[in-house]
Amino acid sequence: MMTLRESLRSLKIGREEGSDAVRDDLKATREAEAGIPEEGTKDLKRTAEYLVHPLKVSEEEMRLFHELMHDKDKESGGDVAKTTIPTFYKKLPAEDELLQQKLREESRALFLQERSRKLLDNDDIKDLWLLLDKHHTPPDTGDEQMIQYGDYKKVAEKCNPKCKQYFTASLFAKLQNGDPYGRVSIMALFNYIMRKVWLHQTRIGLSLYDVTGQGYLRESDLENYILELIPTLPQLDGLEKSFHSFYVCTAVRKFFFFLDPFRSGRVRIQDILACSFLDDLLELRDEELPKEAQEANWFSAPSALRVYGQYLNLDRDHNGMLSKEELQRYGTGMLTSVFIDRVFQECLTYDGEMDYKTYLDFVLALENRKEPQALQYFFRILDVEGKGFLSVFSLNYFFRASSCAIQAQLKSHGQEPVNFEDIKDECFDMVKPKDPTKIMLKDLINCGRGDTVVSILIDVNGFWTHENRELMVAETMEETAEV
Ligand SMILES: [Ca+2]
Repeated sequence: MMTLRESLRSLKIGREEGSDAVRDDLKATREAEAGIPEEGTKDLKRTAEYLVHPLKVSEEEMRLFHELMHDKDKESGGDVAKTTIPTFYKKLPAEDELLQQKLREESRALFLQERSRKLLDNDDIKDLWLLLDKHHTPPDTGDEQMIQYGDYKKVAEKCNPKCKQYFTASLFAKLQNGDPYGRVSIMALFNYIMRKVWLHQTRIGLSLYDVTGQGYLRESDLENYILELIPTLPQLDGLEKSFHSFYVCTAVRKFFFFLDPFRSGRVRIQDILACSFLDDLLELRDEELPKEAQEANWFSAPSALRVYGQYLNLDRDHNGMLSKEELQRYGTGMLTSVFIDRVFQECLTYDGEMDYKTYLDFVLALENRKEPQALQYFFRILDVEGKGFLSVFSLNYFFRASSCAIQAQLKSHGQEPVNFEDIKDECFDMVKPKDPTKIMLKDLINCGRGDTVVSILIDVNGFWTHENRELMVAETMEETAEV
């Protein structure tokens, strides 16, 4: 584990080049592992239908079936091996089967060790770079060194056997970027391989925390992973030890909010590798990370302190939990009270109060309104009737609640009161649901304006911004003109 962690730290991965190709690969692997999603489920469904509606079998058919079976049994001489289905599934050992569990643990540890032995280490990587540099193909036209397919194959022959697997024809084709000589950039190739190595390494690293060995991490597994990662991230040096548990909670929540929207309590290691969160976390190895990058990164110390600080500020009575009234002051205090009420109805609370974890989901949803997972979060809250779609009734329910505040705001700006019928129509127009009377979650996600609709419904500011977009554009233009 030690060597893994160390090399992880010393590896600096180029994120730009080659990473698209890696993402394609990863997608292909995931699809393969998921067992070809579309087709596979169709078959499953077909089987299920068959089981629910068994075919009617005539007596004659039944008689023939038994006759043939009898003949077959005679042929095989009653051979048990031919008449029984071989074992193809071994169930996981139960909790009290200690010996089997130990055996499983041991074999997994050996497997992971074996996999990490096959990884390129830093010397291998350096050698690879030298080899690529030596075999680059002239002429040097741009800033980058390029390599032709023939030379590419030469490098494949000469390099460390552990490297060979990467030098495929399809990778060469993938890295084509319009070079007139059909060459590929050495840098892009090198970055691709580095990225692959990093992915394998991280996969092994994450698998070490996968206690059940089933390819996913539970909340506690991921907490342990991140807790042990903290000392390797210089950007987090300043965090006080007493804050570490809150930091871990804040970081883990982001993984679960986005990767486990159905709240199964676990995230797939494949999904962790495919999302960009680990990149964000590992960005914190950079001691000179600019301030803007730190602020934009959910996992940075300033960002975690900001979120936790807000929570503490909201908690007026210092009982460690947030009441409805306390949460109402979130942000600029413009979230409608009916929305806050619904949050408390739908989300996990304790005696009507919200803890830090539930608060983090709330913040993640509000700060990422465009993301499908956030829209799913809001959809559950907006679906007051629990019908699985938003009707005119649900929309009106939220409009009515905010109407007083909005009408007052409009009046104070000397404007005409709004007609909520129009706004409702506008919402439906933006979403363009398949069924014109029902907005499904899918419609809200696919329309690309879901965040606007949500903001109009839950946030007086959101409504205000939407309603006055033309006015604001004019004002901004005036301001710009003045400058
Ligand atoms: Ca409180």
